Amino acid sequence: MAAFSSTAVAVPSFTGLKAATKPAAVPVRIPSPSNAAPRASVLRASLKEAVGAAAVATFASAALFAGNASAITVLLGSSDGGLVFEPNEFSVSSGEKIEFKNNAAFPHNVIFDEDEIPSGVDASKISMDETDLLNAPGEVYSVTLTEKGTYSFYCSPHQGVGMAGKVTVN
Ligand SMILES: [Cu+2]
Repeated sequence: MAAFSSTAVAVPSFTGLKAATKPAAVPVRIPSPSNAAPRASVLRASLKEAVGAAAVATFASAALFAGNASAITVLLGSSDGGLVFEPNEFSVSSGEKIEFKNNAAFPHNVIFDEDEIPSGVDASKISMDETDLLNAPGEVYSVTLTEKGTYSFYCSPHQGVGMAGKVTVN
């Protein structure tokens, strides 16, 4: 009787544990916990795989770029093939260069929405041509925005699946 009831308890608690640890399995997969540096990179790579945590990794890299000076790099397509700008929401200083860099799942392009940029700014002057596409890995489209305000942009081939972003120029 005692053995039977402990089995009955063990089954649901094992299932519950498994379900609960699955998204948080990161530390378990670390092969050598003695070295802190690989642990951080493994953790970060794993976080990027989780959709919910993507924003965390994204903001961390955005902060790094912003700290190191006059340019920010925005990836076109996430490394796991997502049709997104990474980061998709960020700030720059007026005059800071923004480099949109082809990363995955291309072709992509960068089109600023003429209705969602500061008044007086010509969208066609800061956008790629609608018919122009970045096809090769690592290809870059650079733009420098000087007028302060918020600008929305999108990738025209993937606009329908939400490949869009927003930059605030301070
Ligand atoms: Cu795209």
